[in-house]
Amino acid sequence: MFQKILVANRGEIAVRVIRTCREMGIRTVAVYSQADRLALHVRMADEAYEIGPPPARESYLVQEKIIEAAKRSGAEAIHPGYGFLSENAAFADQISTAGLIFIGPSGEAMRRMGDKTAARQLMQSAGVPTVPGSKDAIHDPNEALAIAEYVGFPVLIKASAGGGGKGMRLVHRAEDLPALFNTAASEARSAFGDGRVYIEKYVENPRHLEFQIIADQHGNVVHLGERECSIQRRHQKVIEESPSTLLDEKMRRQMGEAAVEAARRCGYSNAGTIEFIVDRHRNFYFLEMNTRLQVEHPVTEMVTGLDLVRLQLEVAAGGKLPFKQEQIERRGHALECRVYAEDPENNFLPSIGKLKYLQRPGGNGVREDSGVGEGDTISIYYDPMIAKLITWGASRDEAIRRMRRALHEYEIVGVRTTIPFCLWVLNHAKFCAGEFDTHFVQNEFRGVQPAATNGQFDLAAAALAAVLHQQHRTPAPADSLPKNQHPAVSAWKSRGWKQTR
Ligand code: MV4
Repeated sequence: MFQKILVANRGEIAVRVIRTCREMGIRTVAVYSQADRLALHVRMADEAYEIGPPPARESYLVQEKIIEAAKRSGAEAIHPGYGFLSENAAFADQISTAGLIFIGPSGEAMRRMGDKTAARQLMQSAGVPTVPGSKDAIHDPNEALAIAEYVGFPVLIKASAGGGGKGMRLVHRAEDLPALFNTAASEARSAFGDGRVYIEKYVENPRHLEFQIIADQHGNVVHLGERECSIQRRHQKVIEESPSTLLDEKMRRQMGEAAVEAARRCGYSNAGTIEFIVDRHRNFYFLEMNTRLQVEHPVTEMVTGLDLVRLQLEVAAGGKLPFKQEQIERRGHALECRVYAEDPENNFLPSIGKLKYLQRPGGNGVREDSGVGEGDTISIYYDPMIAKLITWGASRDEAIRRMRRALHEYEIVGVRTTIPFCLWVLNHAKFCAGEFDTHFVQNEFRGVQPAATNGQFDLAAAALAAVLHQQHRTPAPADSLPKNQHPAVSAWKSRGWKQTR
């Protein structure tokens, strides 16, 4: 196993990775932008290296700086987290060239899945169902028209280099196709540097399910069940859960086997996710593969009892998966809510600012993964997620009740949050009945009650607590700290909180 790894990310996912490393006795190296000098992930790591100005393209996205920090620190491997460089095949290759290990799939496997038409063909050859559509990228509007007429309108135009819904165009009528084809292609060119697009028949009101897989470098692949991700707003997931209310054991086995076959066909190792859409007749279709650890991975961890980061580290170090498919047990039900610093009363406008007061939920069956603490600032530079709140219950109903309870425990002063929006979903009869699809939010959401009617007293109490809290805080004088140390770590040590391994 590795002795030291570098975490090429920030926020909650960097913290998440560091936690498992500490449990495993692996030392950690953080990298940070100038905006993250005092960030939680920096304070939790054993060492930290500054890699540039606040904008990600000048820091967290600069491959050379990260590899340089890894070499200087003596780290043997790099964990990319999600976002940033996590699905960048050139980065994975560069890391190998530098004699280090990328904790993820090979650059080659990433490329196979990153090209969406190539991925479709690969899946078709593996017998995994794909949505009817074009075999390859389409080069002119006439070709597009012929295929659209063959599969039938409506159709979706998608970017070959895209993913996650970026640059998609829905086309209802033949006469709209040429113009939309051209805008989709030019948008793809500017967004991905690759103007190739392809066509799929549009599946109306689908559910979005994804299967977690984990593969070692010895040909062993298992799936860890599904996550239901249909509750989303503008391609941003809001609530994820496992198991899905849609699946019976037979369909779960079929989809799981398809997911495992997909991973095998691209020579995959490490953790990955196969995305499917399911139509109203319960037909499922491969959409794309996410070649990274995903935001919502804790949902799978809660029902399987596994640590996905630990498994990632073990297989990246060359170890064999410690179980076979039949040994995977799933127990109970898990939900995840994403708590963002966005204002649901104001069209989800990012609500940047300082977390003046933060009281977190806890108790039975509650897990909170967060990369920020009280006093930290949610800035314009990065994703405004404050925390992921995950609950487990023996039944779906228990997990939902626990999630409502835990969301009510939050006291956040300083920024607006999506907590009222999450509660709106959790109190919706259709959500509770498991009757929803990917259009649920779009079809049902008409705004949340203003905060004044559902928590004026709580907020006033929290604001008061914040003031009281400020009064008894006594930071160490800056000149009393040891030299040549990270200021956050110094402050930490000077207060006698150094954790021993
Ligand atoms: C689709 C689709 C319907 N038909 N493809 C959106 C994200 C990207 N991964 C693919 N997406 C979709 N592809 C066909 N042929 C509907 C969506 C879609 C969607 C998928 C998953 C989760 C939420 C979604 C919201 C709108 C559209």
